[in-house]
Amino acid sequence: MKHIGTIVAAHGRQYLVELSEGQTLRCFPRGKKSELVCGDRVSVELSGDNQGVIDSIGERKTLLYRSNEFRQKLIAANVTQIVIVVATEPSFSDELITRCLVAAECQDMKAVIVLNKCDLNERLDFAVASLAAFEKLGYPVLRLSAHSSVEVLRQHLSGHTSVLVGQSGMGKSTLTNALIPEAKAPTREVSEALDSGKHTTTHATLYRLDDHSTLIDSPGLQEFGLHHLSSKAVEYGFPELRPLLGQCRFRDCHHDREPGCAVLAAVKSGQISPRRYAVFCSLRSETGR
Ligand SMILES: Nc1nc2c(ncn2[C@@H]2O[C@H](COP(=O)(O)OP(=O)(O)OP(=O)(O)O)[C@@H](O)[C@H]2O)c(=O)[nH]1
Ligand SMILES: [Mg+2]
Ligand SMILES: [Zn+2]
Repeated sequence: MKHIGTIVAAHGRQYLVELSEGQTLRCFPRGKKSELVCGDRVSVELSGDNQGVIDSIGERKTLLYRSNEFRQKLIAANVTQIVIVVATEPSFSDELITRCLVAAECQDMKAVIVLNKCDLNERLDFAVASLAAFEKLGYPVLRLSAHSSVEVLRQHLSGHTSVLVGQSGMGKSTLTNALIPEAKAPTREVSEALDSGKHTTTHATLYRLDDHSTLIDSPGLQEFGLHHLSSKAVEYGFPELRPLLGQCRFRDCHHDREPGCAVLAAVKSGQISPRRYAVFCSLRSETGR
């Protein structure tokens, strides 16, 4: 008999699958080559006590992943919202935020930015200022402290399958535990984590927030390569560029150094953030398509 379920964790070739009936099974995929990821819907055949074999995988509505020239790394499937977690400390990269946002835009996912650890207020003003460019574009920027209250974030999660992404030590797993106390996701002091050179969270895990909301905690990332995006997709990934496309003098403008470029003019006039534009250029050179 076949059962339908969702992958809630992946450890190498072994997957934890939560069946729609509620039971959780330890499963292996049938056949050799198959890369599955948290959030994938699968069809499973029971093979023993709490064990199963994954027969097939359902169509993915979205697939969040990063890539470089050589390989790709899947993050989560079927998510409808990406929650980018940064903190007042340690310092964060605004380029990484833009890259996550481009990945979200290209999959038509919603995106929210969380500024965590607002209780550590020495660098709060600096962090808030670094996020102003994103707020201006209309992305919600939620300021909170996972140690005191996460209710403002909970409101944004309602009805969504959300994935927490961001650099190591920003507090993704601490947020997860604050939202879902039974999650008991491991967390670690940033200094200890830095000394070990490893991320505390080693694989993504999916948790149920309520009947219609789901949260995925994922391992910290340093880079977000988007080698798989075409140059058209990169343009689409920057909402502030969309109204300008088609206004450049040359139809095949690369918005690089061409005369009469509407994008360059917007950067010059301050309408487009120069830091966002710099990421746009580096993404364009990465794709080569
Ligand atoms: N002061 C303060 N510390 C926090 C807050 N949220 C998290 N931390 C601390 O930040 C450290 C790192 O938190 P984690 O939740 O392990 O970070 P992570 O983003 O899951 O890290 P990775 O799993 O490595 O990606 C821990 O020591 C937490 O206690 C907060 O709101 N305020
Ligand atoms: Mg973690
Ligand atoms: Zn142009």
